[in-house]
Formats: sequence, structure tokens, C-alpha cells
Amino acid sequence: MTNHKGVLAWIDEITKLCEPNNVKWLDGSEKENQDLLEMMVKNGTAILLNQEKRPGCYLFRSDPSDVARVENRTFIASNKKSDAGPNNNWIDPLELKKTMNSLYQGSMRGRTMYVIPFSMGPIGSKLSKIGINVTDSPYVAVNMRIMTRIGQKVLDALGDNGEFVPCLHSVGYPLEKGQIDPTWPCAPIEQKYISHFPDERLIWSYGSGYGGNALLGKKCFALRIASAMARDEGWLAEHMLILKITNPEGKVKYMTGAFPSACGKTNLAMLTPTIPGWKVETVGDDIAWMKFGKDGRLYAINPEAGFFGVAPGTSYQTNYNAMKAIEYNTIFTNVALTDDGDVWWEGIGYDAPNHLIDWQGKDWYKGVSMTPAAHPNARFTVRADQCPVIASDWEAENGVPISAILIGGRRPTTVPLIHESFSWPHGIFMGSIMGSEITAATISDNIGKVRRDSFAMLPFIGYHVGDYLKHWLDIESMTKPEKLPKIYYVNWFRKDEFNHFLWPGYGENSRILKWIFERCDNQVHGVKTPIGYIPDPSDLDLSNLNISETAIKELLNVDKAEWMKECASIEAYYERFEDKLPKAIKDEFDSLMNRLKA
Ligand code: OXD
Ligand code: MN
Repeated sequence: MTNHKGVLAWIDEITKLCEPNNVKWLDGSEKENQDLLEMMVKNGTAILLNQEKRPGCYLFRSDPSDVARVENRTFIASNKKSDAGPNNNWIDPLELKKTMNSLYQGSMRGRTMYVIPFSMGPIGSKLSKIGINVTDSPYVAVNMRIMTRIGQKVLDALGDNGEFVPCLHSVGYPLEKGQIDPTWPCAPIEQKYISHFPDERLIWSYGSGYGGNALLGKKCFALRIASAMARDEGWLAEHMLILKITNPEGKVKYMTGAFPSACGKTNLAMLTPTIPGWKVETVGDDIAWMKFGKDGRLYAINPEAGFFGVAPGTSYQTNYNAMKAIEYNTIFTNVALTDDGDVWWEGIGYDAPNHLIDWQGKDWYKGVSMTPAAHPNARFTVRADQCPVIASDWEAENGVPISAILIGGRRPTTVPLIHESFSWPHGIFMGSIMGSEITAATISDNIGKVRRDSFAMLPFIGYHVGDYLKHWLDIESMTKPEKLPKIYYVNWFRKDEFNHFLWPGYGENSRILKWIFERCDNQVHGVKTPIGYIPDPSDLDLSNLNISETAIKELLNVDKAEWMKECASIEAYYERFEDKLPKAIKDEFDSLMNRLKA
């Protein structure tokens, strides 16, 4: 319980607005969690999986209309439209509140409203922030317990007048007397609103129960609202993994990495190195908050406490550690169910049995059914400390010092395996242009075009992307140059003329991490190219790797003509920044053009 007047007044206000049948404050205990899960099994919302094969595991199936983040229903309602920028949907905050208030009116009728105090980051750490989540979804409640730190201890840390972000969530499906509750209640798409009020640090989500739309600690708080806080307070809230790497002599470094979706971010965070004596451990797989320490270096925390990972494609071959983590105490959503009560998905690393129940609860037959058995965005939710390679200091109160920032995307052409920036502003320029090439698997009429996504943050910046890049540039003046992490652009996805990947990826990426590690210590030199420093092939550890010299040459090739084309495409992307492209970024672009022409 709490004496925090602000919290109590807000809960009172929401109770009056949403009219739930009951209000339940969650204390975060195991018993409370079990009760919620049992209730959901009883009412058919959850399926208890085979407890011998998957102890403590549950399966949920969402409504087919509610399977992913809905970017076109996500809003940044800043006071001024120009603060939201071209990267966000904007609605005037007063108008949006009016619309949403009428939706919230009585929206929790027939349901229990859960009050979930949660901490993003270790409870009590100066780098952490507190939120109070109100939701009418018990599914959200059990997921929030995994993804964040919840309960009474958070209220204790908040005290009587601490700062908190109110996070209101309703599935938008009030129940009238006698009305039957569907297994996955949600509102129609045009009534879904994932709304952020960055000026008052407030989140209102309505109509969806899925992932980033509903687990408000993740994208809504830890990225969209936190990025606005970070801009105002002089730190960085980023869509980045955090990894710890130890060399054979026992020397440790920490790196963060920003990648758009489908680039193997979770795999990189949990990588098993193929080079002897090197160790990689996980601090975080999705979000990093970085603040300056007393020594002038940037220190990162993972604000989350769990992984909400994409299941399809995850196998013991692609990500052994994630597979080990999800062997128990895991919530699965929209994966397929086997006849013996286990889970299956496309890319799990072994054949489907002849019969499954697919993610929509329908019979699925191998070789006959034409649709995927698991939804491509099916997820697992698991506590971070279940990962066998979680770093012992992953919850370090003061964070971990960052030596290198990695950025990257899927680029079959043009971008070499690795290049290092010349300077901080040059690194920010590199981050601004990163992205993935669109393949046949995505939007067919744009094949070959690059979808640029500055720092993989376009859908997650709570303000204007131009101001965001300016903030990254401003970071430079907050410390001494030698204290700043170095910035590296990696591309594991370069292909040869026969459309084959040139680089084996996965655990072999440790070879590139080793080069970065050694560059940070000035143990190896960089070869200057117009786009940045690349490795001298003799400095890359390629021992016991079956790769040809031609492939290495191709992987490190910087083709001026290709980069001139790249520049034309970058210029087109920058047009979207209106008048807010920082001058330093434009200068970096001009310098690149000059180096390419030289
Ligand atoms: C995620 C995403 O779910 O980036 O992490 O969409
Ligand atoms: Mn993400």
C-alpha cells in the first residue's frame, strides 16, 4: 500500500472513469501470480502446457486482429505538432484526451482493474524510473511481472512523493451483465489508441492486449516517454541490446547495439562465441538507458527484467541460450500447440509433428495446411535471469560502462561487414542512415530499396527525429572525447552475386566483436576508407573458419560508385526531416560525398 497522494488520487480518478467491478493492487508475490494464471486457465484464456516438458509454462492465443504493435494507431500527442515530427502520428492532446475519455468511460465494467507499480531498472537505482500501470487485462499483469520489477517494493521505493509515470491500459471491451467474455477481448482497430503525452509523461493505451501496445513498460515508457525524458535530462534511452564480452585474459568490455527488427538482435545479445577463450554474456536484448557516470563515461542499464522475444526462427542452433531460458516458467503467445502439450513454431530447428493446433486454435496438418502454424510475431515472455548467459552484473545499480556502440541492418550490398566512425558526429551520421534493404519477404514493390531507420528508433522516438539526432550530437559536449564509446556499423548480411550470404553470422560474429574489442584498446589499426575505418584482414581472427580470401575481400569492399548511389538515397531520406536535419549531420554527409569524389 502507499500514502503517495498523487498515486492514490490518480487511481481514484481512473476507477471512477473506467468503472471496474474490483480494484486489485498487485504485490508481486508468487502466490498472486499463480492465482492469476490459474484463473486464466480456468476461464479458458490460458492453456497450461505439459508440465513435464515445459514446467511453469502457459500458452495464450490472441485475437487474429491483435497480433502486433499497431504503428498507425500509435500517437505522440505533444503540445506542439512540430515536436512530434514526421516520424510520429500526432493528434492534439486535448482532442485525443476527449476521444479517449469517452472510450475509457465504463470501459472496465465487469472486469477487475489491476494496479501494478513497476520499476524500469533495478529498484532504487538512480538510473531507474517508476511507473504505475493500471490495466484490466490479467494477461498484461502476468507479463508485466516478468518484463519489469513489480509490487510493494516499488511503492516503497517511490515513497510519499516520488515521481511516477501513469500508464493507463484497457483492452476496451466492457462486459454488460450476462455477456460472455471472449478469450482475447480487444477493440476494433479504429478504436485502438496507443497514446503518449510526452510533455506530461503520460501513457494511455486502449483497445489492444498485445505486446508493445499493452505492456506499457517496454516501447511506450522505456523508449517513447523515456527518450523525451532523456533529451531533457541529458541521457540516452535507446533501442539497443547490451552485451558483456570477456577476452581470454579476463578483460571485460560492454557494448550496446541498435538494429532494426529481423537482424538477430536477441541472438547477438546471447551469442555463443566460436573463438576459443572469449565469452559473451547478456545484459539486455532490447533497450538500453545510458547515463554519464562520475568518471565521464556512459553507463548503461537494461530497464527491463525479461525478454519478450520473437519465437519463430529461434532454435537451439540460432540461439541456444534463449531456447534454454524458455524451457520453463515462460509465457508463450500465438505459437502452435503439439498434441502432447508442448510448443512448436516455424524455425524451431526440428520438423513439425503431423498434427498441431495452430495459433488460431485450429487443426493444422503437416504438408496439408498452407498457413504458418505459429504467427510470425509469436512471442515468448521470460525472466532475464533464466538466460544461462545472463551477466552476473546485469542489474548493477550504476549500470555498466560502454566501450562501443554497434549499429547495423540487413544490407545485401554496399555496406561492409564492419566499419568504424572517424568521430562522434560521424558515428551519429552513420546511425542516422542505418537501415535494412527491403526483400521479397516484405514489400514487393520496393525490393532493393533501403528502409532507413535512424538508430532503429523511428517508431520509438517520443519527439522529432531531427531533434533526436541533435540530442545525440549534443552528448559529445557533455564529456571528454576519449570517454565516449566508439561507434561501429556492422552488416552480417552481405551477399555475393549468387545471392548467398558471404558471412556465416551467429557465433562467428564474435570474430568481429574481437576486432572491435581490440580497436577500443588500440591494439589493431584501422584501414581508412571514404566511409570509415575497416579492419586489415590480417587483424581479423579467421582461424578455423572456412571462408575464402575473395569472400573476405568482398565483405570489406567499399565501392565508391555504390556509395554514390547510397548518398542519393540518403538525401531522399533526409528530406523527411523538414528543417530539422542538424547542420553537423549535413556536414558529415557533404564530407562523405567529398571523400567519395576524391
Ligand atoms: C520488439 C520490436 O518487439 O522492436 O522488440 O518490435
Ligand atoms: Mn525491439
